[in-house]
Amino acid sequence: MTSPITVHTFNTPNGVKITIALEELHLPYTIKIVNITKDEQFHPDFLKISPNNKIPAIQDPDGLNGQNTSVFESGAILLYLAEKTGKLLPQNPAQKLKTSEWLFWQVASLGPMLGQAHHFNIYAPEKVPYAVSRYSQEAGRLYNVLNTRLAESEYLGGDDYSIADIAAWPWTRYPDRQGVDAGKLKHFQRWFNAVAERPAVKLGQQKLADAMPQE
Ligand SMILES: N[C@@H](CCC(=O)N[C@@H](CS)C(=O)NCC(=O)O)C(=O)O
Repeated sequence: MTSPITVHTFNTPNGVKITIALEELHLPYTIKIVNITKDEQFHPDFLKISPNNKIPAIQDPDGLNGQNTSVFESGAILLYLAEKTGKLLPQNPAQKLKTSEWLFWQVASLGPMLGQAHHFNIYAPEKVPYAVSRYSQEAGRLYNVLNTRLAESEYLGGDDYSIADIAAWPWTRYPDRQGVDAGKLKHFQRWFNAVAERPAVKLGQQKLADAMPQE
């Protein structure tokens, strides 16, 4: 029995990627909530493992060379877990490269831009029409990129479900809050529903929601 991985996280699209991946991989884990609404991400102990003061981060007692290993940045964590288990990332170099492309596309483009769209559509204390329009438009463009990719491929990396899908999916749960009407993007909808139905995806979301502090 391997020792549980500690997941430092919060219930956000980036945070839930990791509990979903751990459920998919059947790795034992414990959730440690870092309450980013209460600035816990700036605690010196957390900064030692996540110097950019962002969730998620993990600590694996059975890490590299059997040593305690910490990892920050959700893309790096997903790659680490996939390589640790030899799952959710193709071994074939061409397929692995495709999966990496879509993984990096998510962390560099989809996440940051949908995050801004969500912020300016929902949370900004004042309405800033220029920002709402700029980020909603960019979010719409990215959903179209996703839909086009999924018209030619079952999953983002290719024929098989992978860490690229786990990275992207949580960001696409609420397109209307990002100023996007995704109803007609039928390839995106097919993929979204297929991923949503996976038991590990349901469990990874549920366990994180259950671990959140009661307000
Ligand atoms: N590129 C990072 C982004 C992580 C991120 O933006 N985390 C947010 C929550 S979704 C956070 O911790 N925000 C707290 C802060 O910015 O102080 C990743 O993919 O892990």
